[in-house]
Amino acid sequence: MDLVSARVEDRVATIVMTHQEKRNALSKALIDALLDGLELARAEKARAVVLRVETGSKVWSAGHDIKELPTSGRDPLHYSDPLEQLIRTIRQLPAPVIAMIEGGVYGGACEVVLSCDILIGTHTAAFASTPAKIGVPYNTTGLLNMLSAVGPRTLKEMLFTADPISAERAFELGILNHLVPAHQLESFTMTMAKRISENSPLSIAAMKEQLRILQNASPLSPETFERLQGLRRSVYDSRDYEEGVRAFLEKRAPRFTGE
Ligand code: LCV
Repeated sequence: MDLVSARVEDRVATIVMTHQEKRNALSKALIDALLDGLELARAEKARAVVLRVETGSKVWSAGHDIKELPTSGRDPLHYSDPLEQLIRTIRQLPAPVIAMIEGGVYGGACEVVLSCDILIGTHTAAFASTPAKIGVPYNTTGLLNMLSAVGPRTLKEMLFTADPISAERAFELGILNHLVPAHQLESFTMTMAKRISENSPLSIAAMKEQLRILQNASPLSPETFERLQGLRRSVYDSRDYEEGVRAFLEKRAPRFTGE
């Protein structure tokens, strides 16, 4: 089964997640297909990329494939995790990536869309950051990426409640660049992608990379870095983390004990 379709037309790449059966859960297989699509865009020198789902999807992506999360004792979001590779690839692609969003965006998929350069959504879009629901210690780079996109208080509310925020609220908060009616979502997005493709690709690529470097410019002392890692290890070594994953697989609410 194809999990993703990708094509380049008039210097605009369109990458569509089509694994609705599993709510576009970001499995290694689906991420590999997305990486192939981004590689196609790079190879064909696309000047803009639209990352989207099939029209009418209720879920944009259910986030990290929970069935692929390592059991306790191993970092669930380590540097070479496929999801982290996808996020780095989007941020390092020379062409701007526009997330065209309808339906719910869960967990690590929130970081995927927030790593895109421009977010255009419709009223069915919703954003739920869920590490606390599963007992996962989110990774530091991911928190920094999201912090620069949504600000500390909004991010804390999203992370601590794990509740979805609506498209309207996301637009008010500046998470969405544009909130458009469902029937205009594709045409609005493609019009913007075309506008971008008509501008200087070198100038755009340089500014995108300059902004990525500036955003990352937060020196951490080795001691601070190790303290951050220690905080995360204490979580992914916990029984709560095991319980969070097991509860999902058993389709029941988790019972966290704080241990
Ligand atoms: C594997 C899935 C998933 C899924 N993985 O349809 O950010 S972090 O740190 O939390 C990070 C670790 C992360 O991203 O974790 C994942 C966070 N995601 C979530 O918590 C969302 C989990 N999914 C759901 O709450 C529901 O599936 C939604 C609300 C997305 C859709 O509900 P709906 O009733 O429409 P089902 O739940 O029936 O799911 C359809 C199929 O997709 C699988 C799910 O197991 C089911 O497969 P089966 O038919 O084999 O049972 N699925 C959904 N999400 N994240 N598999």
